[in-house]
Amino acid sequence: MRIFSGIRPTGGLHIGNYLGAIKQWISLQESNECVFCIVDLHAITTPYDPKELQKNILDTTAVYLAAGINPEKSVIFVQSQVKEHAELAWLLGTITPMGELSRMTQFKDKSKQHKDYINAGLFTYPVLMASDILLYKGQAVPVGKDQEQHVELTRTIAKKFNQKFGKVFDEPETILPKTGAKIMSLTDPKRKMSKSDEPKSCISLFDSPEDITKKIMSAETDSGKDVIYNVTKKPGISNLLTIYSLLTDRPVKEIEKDFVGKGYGDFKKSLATVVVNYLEPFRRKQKELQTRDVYVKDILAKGASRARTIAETTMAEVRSKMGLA
Ligand code: AQP
Repeated sequence: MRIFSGIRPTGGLHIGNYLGAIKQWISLQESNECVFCIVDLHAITTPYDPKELQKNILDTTAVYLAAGINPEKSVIFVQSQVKEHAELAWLLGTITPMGELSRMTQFKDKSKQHKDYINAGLFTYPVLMASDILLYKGQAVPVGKDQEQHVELTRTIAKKFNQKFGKVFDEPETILPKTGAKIMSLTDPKRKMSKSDEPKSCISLFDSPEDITKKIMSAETDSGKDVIYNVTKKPGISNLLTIYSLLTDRPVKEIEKDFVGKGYGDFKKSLATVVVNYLEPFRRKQKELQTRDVYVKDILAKGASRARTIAETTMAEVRSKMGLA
């Protein structure tokens, strides 16, 4: 299958981005043709500092590499380096109903979060995302729960295009992880963990062991002291148990048993050790890559060139079907 996915270079990637998306990519790249993008054109739809953007792009690439994405196998590139993304977005925008875009939860959430930055790009974000996927004729999209609605809209747009102009695109499926599709904030377990939220609400993949420990020890927990999974009554502990289980590859039930008769403090201490150890290779690899900018930029240049070849072929087909060539 052709797989497509991407991440916005909007700051330090967190454990939610990893468990929701990147961890799936690693196993998928073994037997599929994968295209992994750093979606900088999406990053500029919310407030950002132009001086930081290139650094964030390189940091995001470092996460991809540190997590185990193999640039020999998978295509890794920066969205703005392949002009066809913007071109296809314009064309697909002409067949996307405004009503569909108005229903998008991410637009509503981000508009609330950035009241003085509600721009047309934020509104048409899902059209650009559909273009990202369809440009590579993506058949499956591994993402976290929050992006499911956008992949659904991509299916609608693909179907509409095929009906109107003739078959070009597959309707891509969403690949959600069984658990970890929505890791919650450490400070407010009813909200999704987000890069753009306050730093103590999320564990960044490159956080120091001290910061990880501090954040976990002060994570919002619930009344009571039993370490039991119950999303409604104990959203905080349940979120931490999910992280524990995913990083140790052990069932939640088994972890609960380890902490019978112990309190939240012991559980959090143990989780901090698990997270610190799990993320150790990420910190090590990041340090190594920080001194190898030329190597990272070379991977991105080669990736863009491979991506362009596919994108140009799709665009020639699209232009012809739409009567533009
Ligand atoms: N909390 C999460 N749990 C599981 N998966 C998550 N993802 C994001 N947050 C969680 C998944 O990570 C991928 C990359 O997301 P993105 O950077 O493109 O945008 P986002 O979904 O808006 O992520 P953030 O962290 O909330 O970033 P900001 O704050 O910049 O908006 C996607 O597959 C997403 O589902």
